[in-house]
Amino acid sequence: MKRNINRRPAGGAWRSGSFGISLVLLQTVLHCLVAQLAWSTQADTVKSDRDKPGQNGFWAPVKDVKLGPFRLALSGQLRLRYESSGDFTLKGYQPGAADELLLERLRMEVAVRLLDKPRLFLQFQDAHAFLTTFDDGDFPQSNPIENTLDVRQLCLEWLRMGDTPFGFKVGRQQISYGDQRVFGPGNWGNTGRFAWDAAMFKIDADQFWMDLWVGKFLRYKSAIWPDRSVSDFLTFVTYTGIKKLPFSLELFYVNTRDDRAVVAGETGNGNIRSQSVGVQSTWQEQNSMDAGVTFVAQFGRYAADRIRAYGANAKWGTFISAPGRPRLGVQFTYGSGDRDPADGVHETFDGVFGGRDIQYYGFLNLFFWANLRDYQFELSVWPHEDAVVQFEYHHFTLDRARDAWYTTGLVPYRRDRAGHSGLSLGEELDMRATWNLQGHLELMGGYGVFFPGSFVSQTGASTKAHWFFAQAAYSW
Ligand SMILES: [Ca+2]
Ligand SMILES: [Ca+2]
Repeated sequence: MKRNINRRPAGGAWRSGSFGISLVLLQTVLHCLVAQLAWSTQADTVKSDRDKPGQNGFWAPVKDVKLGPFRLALSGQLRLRYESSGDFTLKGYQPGAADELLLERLRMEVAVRLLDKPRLFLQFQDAHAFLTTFDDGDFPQSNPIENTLDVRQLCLEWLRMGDTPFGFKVGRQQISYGDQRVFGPGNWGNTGRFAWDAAMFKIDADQFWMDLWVGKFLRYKSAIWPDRSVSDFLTFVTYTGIKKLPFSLELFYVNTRDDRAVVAGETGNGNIRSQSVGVQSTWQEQNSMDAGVTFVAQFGRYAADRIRAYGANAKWGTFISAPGRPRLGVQFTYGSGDRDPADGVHETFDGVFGGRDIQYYGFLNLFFWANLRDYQFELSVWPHEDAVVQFEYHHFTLDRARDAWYTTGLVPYRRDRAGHSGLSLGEELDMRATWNLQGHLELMGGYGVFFPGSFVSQTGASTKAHWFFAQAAYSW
């Protein structure tokens, strides 16, 4: 668990200078826009913490607005990011290719609660991409970087109805669990990878909580409004957390039915009937150590083939006695690969619906949790209470030499079916710095470089790939 850097600064040290003045001007403009919406309803607001210093007090007027029996809260984020990539692009590793991206994303949210019980949540998202060589036609299914103003979430939630443990959450919604390795929204991507049209039944009992849901994930296209969920594809999930333990313990079952008949198996084409069963557990001691394990087993049918695949992650970190209390961490991630491309057994792990952004498998997003072994070392240092610099080293290998190197979209990118090119994918070094100003403006910048290994050099063009980014995100 990374240390929380979103704490409010202790004093006014970060407000000085022209940058601080610009920040105050920006927040004043945004605040006026949002506040105008709220006050136009003749609202009676909760004023208890309006006079507190800092951002929370500043935004308080729109965080709890009373309208008769309703209470309304507004939130959102404006995010800008510049990226420059060399020898790879959004589509993956590509020696000789380069791209630039200027990404803008605005999310605006409103939550309306009736008598502290049912809650309606609406989120608009407006995402644009500039400078890039890619356009909408390069992403016929779903565009990861651009989707003009659309409804990303619209759901009704009612938890613990009538003081029973039972509740529900129905509609378009973002779903994530645990450390987001198995179910993650992928919010680093400009349109966000996973939002769902889902019907969820929720239990919140003394000893455990449980979500049972059925859903379809969204496709993002600017030409379509509102966005549609994927057709001929259905996922059924039960996800359970056990309470009152000294560590977190979560158990899950995922049943996926893909009837699009687009799957090419080892012994013919067909559909997917996949089942994943897994467990995730994490524990930590305050400012001392943290650890976690995840294990997933997959079985079912992949076209005419039998699925037999596994995924696992183990991670451990400790804070060391040095100035700034740096954290050292190690991780190992395993996604099984297929040992024989013609035996009718599908052994390639598919990553479930997990995160595949910069938190996982390197910042450059050249790898995914499929036919992969990722040996990871990480170091985090805090030069200031609100700033963190993170370094990562990854050594990547294939799990099985005759299976492919997969992209984050689970597309086979390079493959030596004979298995003569070895296992070594290469090494990646990543660095990023994050600075949180006044609790709501987050500045981030980073660099990553990939050094290809022998599998890469023996299966095609092979050069170093590198990436730089700078991002500013203002949340309210
Ligand atoms: Ca759309
Ligand atoms: Ca096989």
